[in-house]
Amino acid sequence: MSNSIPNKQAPIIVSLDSPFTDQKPGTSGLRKSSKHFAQKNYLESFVEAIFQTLPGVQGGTLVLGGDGRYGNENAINVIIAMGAAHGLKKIITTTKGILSTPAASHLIRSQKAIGGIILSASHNSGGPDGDFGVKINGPNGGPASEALTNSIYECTKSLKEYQILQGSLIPLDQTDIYSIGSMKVEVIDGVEDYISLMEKLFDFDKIASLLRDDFKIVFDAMHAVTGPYAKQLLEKVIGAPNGTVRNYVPLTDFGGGHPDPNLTYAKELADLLLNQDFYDFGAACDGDGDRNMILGKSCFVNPSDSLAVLTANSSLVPAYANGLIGVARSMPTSSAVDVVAKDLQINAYETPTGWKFFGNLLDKNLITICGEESFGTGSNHIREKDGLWAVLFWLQILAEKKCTVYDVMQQHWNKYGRHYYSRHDYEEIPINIANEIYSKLEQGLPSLSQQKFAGHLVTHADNFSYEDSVDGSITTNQGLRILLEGNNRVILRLSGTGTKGATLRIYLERYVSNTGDLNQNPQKALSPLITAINDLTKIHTLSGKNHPSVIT
Ligand code: VG1
Ligand code: CO
Repeated sequence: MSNSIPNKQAPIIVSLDSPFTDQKPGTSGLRKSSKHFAQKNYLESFVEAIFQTLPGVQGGTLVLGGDGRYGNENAINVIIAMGAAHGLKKIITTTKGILSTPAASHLIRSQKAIGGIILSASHNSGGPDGDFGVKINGPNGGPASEALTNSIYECTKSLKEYQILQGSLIPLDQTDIYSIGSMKVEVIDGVEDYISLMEKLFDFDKIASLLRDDFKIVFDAMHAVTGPYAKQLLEKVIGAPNGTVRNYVPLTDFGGGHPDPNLTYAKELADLLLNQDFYDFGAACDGDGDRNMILGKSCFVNPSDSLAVLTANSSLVPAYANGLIGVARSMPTSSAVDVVAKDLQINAYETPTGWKFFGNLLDKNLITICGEESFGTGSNHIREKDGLWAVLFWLQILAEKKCTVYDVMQQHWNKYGRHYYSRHDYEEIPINIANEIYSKLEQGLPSLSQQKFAGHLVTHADNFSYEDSVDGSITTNQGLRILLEGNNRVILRLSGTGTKGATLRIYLERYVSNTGDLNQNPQKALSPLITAINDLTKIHTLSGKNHPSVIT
């Protein structure tokens, strides 16, 4: 039996004074400040464009939820009321509207939905003074294709009205079924379904036995979406001690923090592992649960290395024990995983930044595991990156190898050599300045070829573009690359997810073979490259910032 929501019978049409005027949504949907989203009819206009554009709305099922940030429950109710007005058959949403990006991806796939709307600005801060976001996923469970994003944006430009049902709100405090007009709303527990997927991929008993062997772990949910997932998974199901999961209550402003798992924003956790010696393993996830940071005692695992380690040790995990088909990494991610792929004799693909590019390769069964330098790793189990999946993958490796994170890294570098790697982010630079720095470097690229850069010969310099081998689409302007002899490189890229000014990212990579010095401080090992690119771009003088805002 479903509860009927009163007064939500006939749709009303709301006229818009002017069409929606924003720029095209970026790699992860539409991301703006909460204040921007609070403008009258703003959210509604974007949602209208989604419902007019997404294939299969009439009679279709949609998955809906978010990371719990300020605006989440309100947006869920707006989307439900608009979904009913547009003829959806069913919306599946979750208690308190809490749904991580990876769990949403799984639900879309398992429920054969036409797609999903995930309310999140991912790792950006939340609250009335923070950011909000609307991400659209397609029926494969992955971020909307470039074509769909373009069509939604085109639609927004000529919108004159939107349709919505008026009436009471749906309570999201417990699981239930409602009917609104002719549409059903199922409020489900978004955690259970995800945990049963993880149970199919990993050997939980083995991980539990590692924890019983006095292996101490800690997880920081950063007051974001993974709190309820990690609490249930690590403490209740696997049996880690109560208190293992810190900051597990999702808060609308993430407790004033920045739910970005890196050494700057997850400093509290980093200190526990890097400056104290109680814990053996630490991890954190971002706002919407798709990113992960892995730490061992006195050991930070660079995300590019993490991808390589997961690939190299995949046979230890039940779901991947029969071998991998191929792997993929985003262009700025270090080539550590390529070296492993070569050893495993599988293909390694290089894609532009953003998870949607992995989607085609996964759908065509060309790859099993993929990842990005920005703390994102995932596999063919869904079509998004998956933070807790990476945590379990690491724990499974440690349970099988019975060694420390530090040992895993040493063994890895001793076999494959080390790709020293770092990313320097310069945040909130005035847009015109960032564009100037970027275009000056771009203009100068041809003259770098065959010259020396930081003592290395430049073998190739270009602006990365990508031809999708599956659908033939071409994506250009993905970052300026200076490739150097000996597998070293420097990349300059403009972020697509910031909301204040522009963010420039400098990616630095230097390869040292397994006979070289494998235990240098990365910033030191990379310092000639850092100096060379800073001098060439004059980034400090032009941006007025003497240091990067974040160093990874
Ligand atoms: C950043 C990362 C990129 C990631 C994107 C979305 O993009 O660098 O690797 O795919 O965020 O991640 P940009 O354009 O700011 O560099 V998430 O956690 O927001 O889905
Ligand atoms: Co995220």
